[in-house]
Amino acid sequence: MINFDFASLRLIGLTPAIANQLHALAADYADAATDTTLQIARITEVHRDSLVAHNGMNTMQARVLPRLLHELAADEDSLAVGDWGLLSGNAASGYHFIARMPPLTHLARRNNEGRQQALASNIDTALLVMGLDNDFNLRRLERYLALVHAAEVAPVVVLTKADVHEDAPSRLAEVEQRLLASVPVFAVNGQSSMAADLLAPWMAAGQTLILLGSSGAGKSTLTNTLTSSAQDTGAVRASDGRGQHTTTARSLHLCPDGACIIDTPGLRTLQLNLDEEALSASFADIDALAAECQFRDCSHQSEPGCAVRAQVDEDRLKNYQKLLRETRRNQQTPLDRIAARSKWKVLMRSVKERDRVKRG
Ligand SMILES: Nc1nc2c(ncn2[C@@H]2O[C@H](COP(=O)(O)OP(=O)(O)OP(=O)(O)O)[C@@H](O)[C@H]2O)c(=O)[nH]1
Ligand SMILES: [Mg+2]
Ligand SMILES: [Zn+2]
Repeated sequence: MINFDFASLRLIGLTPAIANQLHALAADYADAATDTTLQIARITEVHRDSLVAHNGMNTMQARVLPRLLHELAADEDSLAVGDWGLLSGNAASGYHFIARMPPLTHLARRNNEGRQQALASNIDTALLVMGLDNDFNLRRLERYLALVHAAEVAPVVVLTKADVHEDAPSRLAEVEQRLLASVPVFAVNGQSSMAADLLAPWMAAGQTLILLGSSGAGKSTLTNTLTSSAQDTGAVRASDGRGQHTTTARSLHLCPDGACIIDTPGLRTLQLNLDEEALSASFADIDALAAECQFRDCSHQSEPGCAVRAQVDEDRLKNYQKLLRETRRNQQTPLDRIAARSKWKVLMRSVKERDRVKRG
């Protein structure tokens, strides 16, 4: 039997739902547990050849069992910070991460080659951190929201640097106006304990949060405020207001009231990894209004009686259409893409042919 130390595991985000899953996983390995020491652990850092896991009392460096690595790779999947699983071994022999609990939630993006890249697992809330300085960009925020919505993770928008912006309240109103009413939005000074007070409802024991946003947005600053610890933070370049990628890896931290928080490096690009249906969930306002358009197949571009154009922010609608195009393109398999390209070539050839004939 694998020992469940609930009091300790609670500190690293154990919930009743996760405990159930872990019991099922542990049962599969009950035989293995008789001749080796197995324990429950949560991944707090992932490195190229190893990872760091926490069992609620201490952290351990571990290697991943090659068989598990192969299984994950075959599914285009990989371990991420926040994953739960089983660790075998001891301090003398070294530790191995041998089994992963299927994550309850999982955030991933597409990397530049179009491959899926894991960001984090078992997340309850994503704090979407955006500075009120030059970082402010509503289209990027909507992109993050789509990613988070698709993974069924609850979003909270945190606008930082409210202390140095001349009109934070009107910016806050602008953001609230633009997004779904169900998305909470706050404007804070990330260095002040008031930020922690505002976010307290999402920070109860057993909750896991991730901070997402561009470099210099103030993620590590906010992490420090929420965890009362000291991550490195970096100045923003005065020339263009950009951060300097101070944080270089995702890592999980424990908060005084029992929540876990994952600080992340600012992402340079965020290619979405989702289908149309998932995307439309985070633009539910547009979908709902589309039912009121005069034409059933309204494209919300120039048709008369368009309820969407009448009521939705123009830039929000444009962004949705752009993200839809991107999603459709990404969903094409390589074969689809080749087919689309050769169709295009045939079309171009016939156009050229027609030109040639016309010119005689
Ligand atoms: N005045 C003020 N400064 C802030 C606030 N939040 C962050 N900063 C400053 O902005 C700079 C960047 O903050 P970081 O917390 O390092 O940003 P980050 O998002 O972790 O950046 P990366 O690690 O590069 O992704 C630091 O100089 C912070 O002190 C805020 O709410 N108010
Ligand atoms: Mg940082
Ligand atoms: Zn319409």
